[in-house]
Amino acid sequence: TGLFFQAQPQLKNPFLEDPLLGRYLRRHQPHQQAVFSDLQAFGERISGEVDAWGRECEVNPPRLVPFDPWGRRVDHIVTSPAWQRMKELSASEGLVAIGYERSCGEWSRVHQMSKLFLYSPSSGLFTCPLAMTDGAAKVIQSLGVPPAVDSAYRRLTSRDPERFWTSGQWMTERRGGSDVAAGTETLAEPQPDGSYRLHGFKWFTSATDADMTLTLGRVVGRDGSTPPGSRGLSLFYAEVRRDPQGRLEGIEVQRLKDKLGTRQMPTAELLLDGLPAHRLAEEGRGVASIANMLTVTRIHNSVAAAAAMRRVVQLARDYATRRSAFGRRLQDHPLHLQTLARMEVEARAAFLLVMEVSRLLGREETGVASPLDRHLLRLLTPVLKLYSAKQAVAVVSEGLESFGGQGYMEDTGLPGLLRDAQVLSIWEGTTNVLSLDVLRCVARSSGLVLQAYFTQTQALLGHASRLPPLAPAVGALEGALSALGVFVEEAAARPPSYLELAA
Ligand code: MFK
Ligand code: FAD
Repeated sequence: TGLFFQAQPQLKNPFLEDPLLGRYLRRHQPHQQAVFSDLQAFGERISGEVDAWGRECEVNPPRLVPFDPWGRRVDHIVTSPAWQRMKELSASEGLVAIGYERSCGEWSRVHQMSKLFLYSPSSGLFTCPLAMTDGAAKVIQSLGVPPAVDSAYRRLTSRDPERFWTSGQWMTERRGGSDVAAGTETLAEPQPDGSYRLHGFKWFTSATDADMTLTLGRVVGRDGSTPPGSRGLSLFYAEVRRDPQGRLEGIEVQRLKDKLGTRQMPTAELLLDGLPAHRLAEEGRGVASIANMLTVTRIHNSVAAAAAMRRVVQLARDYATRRSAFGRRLQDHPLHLQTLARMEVEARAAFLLVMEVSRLLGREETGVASPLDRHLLRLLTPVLKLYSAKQAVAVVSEGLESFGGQGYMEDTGLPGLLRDAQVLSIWEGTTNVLSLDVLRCVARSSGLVLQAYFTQTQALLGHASRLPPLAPAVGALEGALSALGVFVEEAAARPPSYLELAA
């Protein structure tokens, strides 16, 4: 009995282990050679060293040191050396920069998201600050890189670990995270030099060790009044800095959240007590301006979802070649194989949809998107985020079961995958809030986004109907589409509000 060792799943180079990713890139990505060698080398680093850092982030989570030994407030969020190494790695591997250098033209986002797809399950959740960093860069870029944030923009998109900055995204307050318009109590007091001081309470701020943030607040008028509702919110940029005494300028960290998962990264409650800030967009355009950030972070969320599914399937497949039960390897039990196959189908579907939306984003950013592409990007982003997040929880849960009891054991690292998947449907818009976002964009485009989807799907069905095994499924889908067509025509004829549509 002393000689017993349980078979252990092995993480191999995740790029070489994923034939679908290779096939997708071979078929579509025109800059194949450069992208392949980048992904292959990165995959080697992930299995060779980075995955162990991710584990270290989990077992050595961040902690808050509010005071120094002499009672002075310091608000230090102490993170693990592995978490700090993740920041250096993210810069040098260009995990944000690739999206802005655009050396693969319209395919740059596909390159970037493929790399994040390999990295995500080994990243110790460093993909969370990267998502927000990318989103902040996107907002700044879409505003024409105002001079006040030119230097910040260059840092967010830098490959130099010494210069690279990460950004936060402080939107959620105590009265509401979905309903940002009603929930935001933060006040922005104008200063004589044109800047602002923010006063408020941010209830959830993740990766709070960031260098800067984008956030929302209400500008206080000369008479002390504040504008209500969504159109009363403005977008602010603030740096997280310390004064000469070592105190955070205008911020107190109330506490770190005690979370089900995502324990690798700090999520704090912050009191903003005169935080110096710059208004980035026109007053009252806060929600509309930060929407660009939401598009990017929701795509990152979907990359994380697809990647979690891919990783658990990769490990489960490997385990099935090693573990035996009832005299045969698990891979030789047809029922077990069927379970793995069902997980594989979900993982592939999520991956392909992520790639499609990333492709559309890349086309939009390089000015080659058609109106159809732009409508599809707007429609598919919330659909992708809500669907992939839900599927990730289901597939990762099934994945854990495929390791039997070992899937439940903390020190295998497997339970963390499930805990971290559970957040994907909550942050960046819950499932129902994103469903309403789908209806919002259908209504505000007078049905054009759905029409675009309709056109695209019919074209794809045309291709599929030429493949005999798919013919029965194509027939059923065509029936469903013509029912949808009636709905689209109605929406186009009479632009209803999305709430009417929801009803
Ligand atoms: C591993 C990687 C994972 C990523 C890391 C994540 C870390 C965690 C970070 C967070 O969780 S940050 C907090 C995220 N919070 C949310 O996602 C908020 C969820 N709630 C919504 O999305 C609501 O729908 C929303 C706050 C946007 C509703 O606000 P309003 O003000 O009631 O919406 P309204 O009045 O319909 O829209 C205001 C404007 O924004 C309109 O533009 P116009 O004024 O020009 O007409 C809308 O068209 C525009 N808009 C809203 N949603 C949009 C959008 N535009 C484009 N895309 C969207 N999705
Ligand atoms: P609520 O809005 O109160 O939602 C509660 C329920 O009501 C949900 O099921 C929701 O779907 C439903 N609901 C709400 N409105 C409607 C509606 N109109 N129709 C139907 N159903 C509805 N936020 C940040 O800004 N920055 C961060 O860095 C950040 N990090 C986070 C980290 C973690 C680990 C977590 C868990 C959250 C984080 N958040 C962050 C907050 C997150 O974005 C919000 O929790 C989320 O947007 C939901 O908001 P809420 O908690 O106020 O829930």
